[in-house]
Amino acid sequence: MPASKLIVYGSEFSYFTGKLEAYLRFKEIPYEWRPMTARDFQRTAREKTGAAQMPAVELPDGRWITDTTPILAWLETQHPEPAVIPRDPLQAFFSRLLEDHADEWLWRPAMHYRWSYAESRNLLSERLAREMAIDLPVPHALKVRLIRRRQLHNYVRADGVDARTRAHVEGCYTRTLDQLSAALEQRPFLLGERPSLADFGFMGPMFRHFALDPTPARIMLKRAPAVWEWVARVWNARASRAAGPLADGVPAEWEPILDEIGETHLEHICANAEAWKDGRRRFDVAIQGVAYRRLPTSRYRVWCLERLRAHYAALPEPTQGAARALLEKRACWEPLWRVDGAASGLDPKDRAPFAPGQRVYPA
Ligand SMILES: N[C@@H](CCC(=O)N[C@@H](CS)C(=O)NCC(=O)O)C(=O)O
Repeated sequence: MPASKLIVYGSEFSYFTGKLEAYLRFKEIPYEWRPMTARDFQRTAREKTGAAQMPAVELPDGRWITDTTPILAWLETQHPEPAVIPRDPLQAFFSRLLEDHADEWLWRPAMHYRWSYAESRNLLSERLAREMAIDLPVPHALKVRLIRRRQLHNYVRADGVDARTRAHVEGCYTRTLDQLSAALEQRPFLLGERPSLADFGFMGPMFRHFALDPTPARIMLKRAPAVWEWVARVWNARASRAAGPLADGVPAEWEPILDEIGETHLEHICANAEAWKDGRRRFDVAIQGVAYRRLPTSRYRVWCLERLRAHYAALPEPTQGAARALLEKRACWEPLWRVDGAASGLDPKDRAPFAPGQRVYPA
């Protein structure tokens, strides 16, 4: 019998599964969550979506989709009301930039806090061993050790977190808490009276990692209780009860976050695009004066830059001018266009989320 709801294969502890589930719950799109086991991860996900990553979604008609950014954009076309991607084109562009920043730049601090600190590392390796590694034919204690070692190596040490960068990585988290707290003094959701793409983008790092992993959660509770409250508010929001409007345009309290995005995320994806163009597998980059060394080059993030440019190019003429003025004022314009000729070659027919997926960091 064909399934009547979406099936979301993922993890209860996953950044991107949490982002997608928050969206589906808000839109009241029925779904069934299933744990993606280690075997599913390597076989099913790769075979059905082209990428060993989560979440992977099976649609009622048997098709599979991957990558939360195009998944959310496609689901919006299927369930247009209420719109999560703002109807105001300037706000839509800005929300996509926020989503990209939250997806790609806040990933490093989220992984660092989970895997560098023993209290979080021990808890999460234990939980992941019971949830995901259930079908690996090795003793539990070994699973826990393997998970710990893999994650600490791949997502902390091999992703530029070391004694020189650690304070900066942590500062990116605490600054974000302060910036989101300032935005939440103005309104209950990041851009208005109801959730929008900006909220679901920030739910990636903020929900399953920062609010629930013990080490960053302690910091959030003390420093930014309004963010803690917002995480629960988004998780509990439902379209049928959320009638309020979004703010006009880009509210003033978001401008410092744009500076931060220009100086961090966009610098990072520019250096990544240069490295991709030159065929280098690793690259160095200075971010806010801090030297990151030997970061892994990501083809996927070249595509992220292409998508942001395409969204800008698709804006209607008067909005392009307004978007440009704001991006110029806030350190984002120059890096958006800095790198020439770095083509990811991904998704040439614009089929995502139905196109073969691409892991952010290829294994
Ligand atoms: N761009 C993808 C990223 C998905 C992603 O990287 N998911 C993580 C878990 S939250 C993953 O599967 N990582 C692969 C690994 O750890 O090997 C999306 O938005 O869905």
